Amino acid sequence: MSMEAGLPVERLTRSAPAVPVGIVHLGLGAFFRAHGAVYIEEAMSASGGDWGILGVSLQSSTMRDQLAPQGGTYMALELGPEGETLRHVQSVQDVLVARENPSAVLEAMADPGVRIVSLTVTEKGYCHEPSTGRLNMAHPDIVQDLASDLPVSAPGFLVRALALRKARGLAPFTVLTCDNLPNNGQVVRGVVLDLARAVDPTLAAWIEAEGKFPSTMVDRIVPATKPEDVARMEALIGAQDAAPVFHEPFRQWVVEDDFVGGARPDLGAVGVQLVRDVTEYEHMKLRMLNGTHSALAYLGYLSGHETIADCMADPVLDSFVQRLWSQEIIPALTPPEGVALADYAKALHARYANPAIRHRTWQIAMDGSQKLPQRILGTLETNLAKGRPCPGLMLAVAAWMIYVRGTDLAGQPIEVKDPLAPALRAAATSPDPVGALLSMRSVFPQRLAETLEAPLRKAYAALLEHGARPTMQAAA
Ligand code: CS2
Repeated sequence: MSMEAGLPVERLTRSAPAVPVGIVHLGLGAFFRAHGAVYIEEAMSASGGDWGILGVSLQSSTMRDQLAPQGGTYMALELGPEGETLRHVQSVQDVLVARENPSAVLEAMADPGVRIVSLTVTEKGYCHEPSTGRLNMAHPDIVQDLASDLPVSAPGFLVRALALRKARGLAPFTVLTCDNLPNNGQVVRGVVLDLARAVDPTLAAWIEAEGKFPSTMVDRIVPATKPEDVARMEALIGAQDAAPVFHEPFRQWVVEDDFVGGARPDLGAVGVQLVRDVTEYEHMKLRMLNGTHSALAYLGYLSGHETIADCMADPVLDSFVQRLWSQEIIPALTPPEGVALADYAKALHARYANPAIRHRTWQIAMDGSQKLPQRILGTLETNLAKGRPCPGLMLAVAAWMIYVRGTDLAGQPIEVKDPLAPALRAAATSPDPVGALLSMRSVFPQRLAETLEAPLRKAYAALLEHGARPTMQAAA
């Protein structure tokens, strides 16, 4: 209960009846709560089914502490240019913290009623090498997971829970990854099989034969919830919600329809596109949306812009991003059937400009070493192979190289969040930053590093000499 002007404010509580759990979700962040959890709730309303969600936070107890007193429920506020829509989301039934009680999480995943384990654990949560997509056996969490039955990593939980199901004669669950990785189903299948082989080859063979890992493309812009958002929600609903989410109206979910025994919520009834192959959708979204998001994050941050909407209100960045789409990204893509990429770019432009969405450049700039390969380097590779220069994307990579030094162009400190932050900083502050960063093989494959070197050196020098905005202006 919180007190404002002497009046007690009640805590938000569950109003809908509990639903039996059919999905365990690993990584209960704002994105899943504003995307998958809403679709699944709508699918249950449309067609029924026991698809209640048990949320799992792998490390921190914050989300559990915030949601448990609210019966797992929370408010979602859709922020459209023309108005707002409020929703009380009640599909999450309970929350566990894996670090506190890994056995309870494994038991939940091995429950016969659970047919899907979905994930939003961010790119780094797969413990893979971003440049190759293979499990990094030297990752400290994987080393630990090989040594103990009680896992710490997402691949570790998947493998140990699948082992329990196999031992109990149950079918495996479908692993439904919802992270922004290309061929995300293949990536998670690969890391699970690599780890399972090291644990027990017969388990690996069973997973290979029986397991399902559909790839998905997920999309909705959901900035991290800020303290002022919590206060705003309290004013709006007259009750206290410790963990509301704020999101744009747009949403898209494209899912390969390949589930164990065909068991899934009726996602098709609520607008999810169920397809045979998601690859072209994933490339389009990762390169057109996430690629320009990352470009705007680094170049926008270095231009002094706090949010993506601020970037779009700056004519220099606005024309820069439009040029990126039309000249550098679209020419390197194959559109999904029936999709016009120029229209997709136009829609992205409108979404970015939505002033109600305060999506920080600093937030998107996080974990660049895990994001650049699939968001930007793939497009560069395709273009360079065809002899097409990419001045805009070069500037984006060069801006990242400056950003990870930990000081902006005016010498102000930057708080760089990245699993490789210390190594990035060492390389970026060495006498030859471009060369040292390009030699990081977990980000840049050798051949690509060689082709990128000369144009990147030029872009890097231009940013240092002229600053971000003038350099973008000159590149347009
Ligand atoms: C963003 C994504 O933070 C980021 O890196 O690019 O979270 C982006 O907002 C979503 O993928 C949109 O669907």
